[in-house]
Amino acid sequence: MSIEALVFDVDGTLADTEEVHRMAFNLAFDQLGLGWHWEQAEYRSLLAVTGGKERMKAYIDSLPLATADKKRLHERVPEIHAAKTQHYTDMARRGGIALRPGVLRFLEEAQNAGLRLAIASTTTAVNIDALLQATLGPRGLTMFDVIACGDQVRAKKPASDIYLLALETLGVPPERAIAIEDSPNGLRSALGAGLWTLVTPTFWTEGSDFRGAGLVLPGLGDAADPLPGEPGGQLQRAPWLGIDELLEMASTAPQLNAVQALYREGC
Ligand code: XBP
Ligand code: MG
Repeated sequence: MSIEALVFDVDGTLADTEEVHRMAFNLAFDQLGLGWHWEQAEYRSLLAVTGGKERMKAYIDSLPLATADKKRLHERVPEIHAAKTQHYTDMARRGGIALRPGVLRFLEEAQNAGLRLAIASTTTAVNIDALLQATLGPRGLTMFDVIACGDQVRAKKPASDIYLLALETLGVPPERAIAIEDSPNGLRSALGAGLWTLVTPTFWTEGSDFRGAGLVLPGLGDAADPLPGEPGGQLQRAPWLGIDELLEMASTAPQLNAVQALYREGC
């Protein structure tokens, strides 16, 4: 069946944003005098929980505090998250985040091929707006037919709600769409909605379990940033992923098993 749409995750997929999210969390913690500070190693494990508000609640629950104190801190999470989001969008708007290599090329190729573009993300709409406008300019907000994100759904990734919402809003069945993700939570969310999924891990997710992915690559790549070890591992046409080769793979290649997924992720 022919592919009509590509559904992109945002954080880690369109741009490697989590270091800026981590800095924004720490700036908000300092601003509000919480005495918390998330180093990279701790943040990497905290990323197992999607959603900044949910992540903070999980962190609070891990602290050696009385139940009443945890409840009081839970009640402050919306305030803390609002401050964090302000810091994140400020940094994004000042150009602090770039698209990952090959993403712009890939988006333009997809548009030229007549594919519709959508987003299915856990982060907030204001974060997505700031990132897309800063990296793509005004067209960033018109390039995507659908932006499904954040609290539009009750259950965040790895639940499939956000991908199901994106597909429903697009009016496209799962077998006519491809998901592009960076994390195991995102992969499980897309697979649960029935989408063939390309995974491009980052530092924050490399080495995770990507079983079920249709293809795992270090990134999308382009002439300026060719993929290490490609072609030869999986790509036959160029040392970056072109839309034509992706569509061909999605229509023929099965999902990866565990060994393949680990091998291909390391290519
Ligand atoms: C990634 C997330 C988000 C970000 C932080 O979303 O899980 O929670 O880490 O952003 P995705 P918020 O990969 O699905 O784009 O603080 O706005 O949640
Ligand atoms: Mg992601």
